[in-house]
Amino acid sequence: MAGRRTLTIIKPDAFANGKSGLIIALLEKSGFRVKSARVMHLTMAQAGEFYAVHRERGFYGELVEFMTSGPCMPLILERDDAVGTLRTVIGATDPAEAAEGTVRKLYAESKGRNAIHASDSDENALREAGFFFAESDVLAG
Ligand code: FUP
Repeated sequence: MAGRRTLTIIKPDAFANGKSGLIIALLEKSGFRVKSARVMHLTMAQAGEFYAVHRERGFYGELVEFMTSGPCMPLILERDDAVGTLRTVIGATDPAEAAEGTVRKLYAESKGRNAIHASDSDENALREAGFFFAESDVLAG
């Protein structure tokens, strides 16, 4: 059964542009409830570890640089089929390919500066939630 929790990050571009509230409103309108949230400025070590799976990719350095360029906002979200639904709501990685009404279509600047992260599997949702939050930081129920 698909899990009820996923991890999202409002990335430094969207946070700096004052879009956090609009993005959270869109997520809530899509049936998600916020179970935990924080505002933080990632270190190079944190961003490098979070995106370690992309270490060999050509865009890794730029990605880490972007993710450490300003504060971001990690959140744990909950609803039925959380991972799959959030992937649909955020849209394609490249905003030029994202569907109308998705977060990336509305707020992303480019494939690299693309406003929001969302876990791509239940396994990664669990791991990524644990990267930013202790279980005691997450609302029960
Ligand atoms: P997504 O799951 O949609 O965030 O996309 P990926 O996991 O493939 O990529 C993670 C992040 O790497 C993207 F959000 C942005 C960055 N990226 C690039 O900058 N260039 C690329 O060609 C692919 C990804």
